Amino acid sequence: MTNGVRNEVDIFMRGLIRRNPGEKEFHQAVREVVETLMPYVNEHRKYKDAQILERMTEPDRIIIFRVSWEDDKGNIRANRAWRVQFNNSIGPYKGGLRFHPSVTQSVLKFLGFEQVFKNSLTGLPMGGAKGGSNFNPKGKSEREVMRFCQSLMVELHRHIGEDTDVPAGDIGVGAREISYLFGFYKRLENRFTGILTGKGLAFGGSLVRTEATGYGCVYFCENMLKHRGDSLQGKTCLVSGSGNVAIYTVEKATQLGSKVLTMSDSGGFIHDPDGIDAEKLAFVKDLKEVRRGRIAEYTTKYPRASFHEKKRPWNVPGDIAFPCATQNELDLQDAEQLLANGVQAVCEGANMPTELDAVHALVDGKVLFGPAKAANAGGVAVSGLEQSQNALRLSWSREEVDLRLRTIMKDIHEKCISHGENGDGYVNYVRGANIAGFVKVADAMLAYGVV
Ligand code: NDP
Ligand code: 2IT
Repeated sequence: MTNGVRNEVDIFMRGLIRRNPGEKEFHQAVREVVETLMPYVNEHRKYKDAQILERMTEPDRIIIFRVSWEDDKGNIRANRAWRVQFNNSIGPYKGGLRFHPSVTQSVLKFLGFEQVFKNSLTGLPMGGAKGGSNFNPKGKSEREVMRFCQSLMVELHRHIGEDTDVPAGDIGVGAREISYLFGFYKRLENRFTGILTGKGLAFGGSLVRTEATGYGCVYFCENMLKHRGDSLQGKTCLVSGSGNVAIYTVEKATQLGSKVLTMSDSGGFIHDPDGIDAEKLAFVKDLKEVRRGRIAEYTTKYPRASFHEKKRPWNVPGDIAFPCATQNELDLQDAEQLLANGVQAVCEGANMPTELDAVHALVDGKVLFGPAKAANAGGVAVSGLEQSQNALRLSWSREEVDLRLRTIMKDIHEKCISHGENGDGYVNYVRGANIAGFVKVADAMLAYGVV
């Protein structure tokens, strides 16, 4: 970055921070985008003159509401929920719902902002949004989760629709929550229609949606390696998280010949020097998806593995890192450790898992760095395919959806290359993804005039 560009970015960011005080995750996500887009926007004056960056960093609207519900002991509980409808220039709003105590407006704004670029990259007609609540599903009974979902839908149903806004899952929102939400929407509106994705297969869900984010992330990594004349065969991988994205990242990486050494949750990480094979992963699926247990239990079943309480897996030597848990889970020190251990690729399954100075260190170190907007777009892409199947009233086969997913990930990789290739052959996928995602949305906004 030249000094001139850094200056312009700083001026832009001062305005954004003044307008959005205290929202540090949102500031971080915008800074990453603006750092790479500023030179491009300067070269293409039509975007600058139309104030596209200023307009794209302001959500279309934010809906904030109270969710009251009653717990099993008869206590009345009140949570806050949001839907951030960020930008619908290229299609109806689309993006997940997150239930986690750390959810704030800032977190949902960063997620909604990134979703706009990610959805654009998929090539499908989807705008960007995100929503969720500071509700903590951990330790809640099935009935409590159901009552919370139903109460949330009493308000949310007014703001969504198959041509308006189509939510899906994210942290703390999986098949169970989507089912409760969909069942209640149907009851409130007396309409059976694709207003949510990630639905069960019996009621409009798509094959491969469950696996799509993790599989897509590994397909993206495979494309990055292939571009360097390499493959996943024989690589050792570090995965963080043990939820939806992590589990299917481990599954696909293993199928493609890698050995995955680690998984984690908020309690710490497990290190299995023998690798987490299909049988061990079946244990993790039952542990996390069915019994909702803690990853530490892995070591009682597989005693050759070790558990590292409250630690992250980035100091374990490995060829590829897949952060798949949450935002800001890989900092500069972790990045330096990965570099010292000779990491070849970092591919983001989670949204914004890498802090900005860590991203800079990895890119400067010429590591293949797959940013979330590109690398984890497989989930929302198959959500888009679920919408298409719902509109057609058809269900495609597993092979058909998987082939479309592979094709979409390959296309995203190519788009990143076309805007991210440095003169020296190194591909800056951060710049590539940001510019490629931006152009489609910005051109639509220009075509609409002042809206
Ligand atoms: P899940 O709820 O299925 O799993 C989340 C995992 O991350 C759990 O292992 C959880 O551990 C861990 N985790 C969550 N919060 C924290 C935290 N604050 N500190 C440490 N660990 C944490 O969520 P997903 O797998 O769906 O989502 C993971 C990431 O992937 C998120 O960043 C999400 O935005 C992103 N993503 C998800 C997509 C999807 O289709 N689901 C699509 C694209 C991106 P614990 O159980 O202890 O909380
Ligand atoms: O971050 C994401 O892309 C998701 N949580 C998935 C969104 C979706 O609509 O499938």
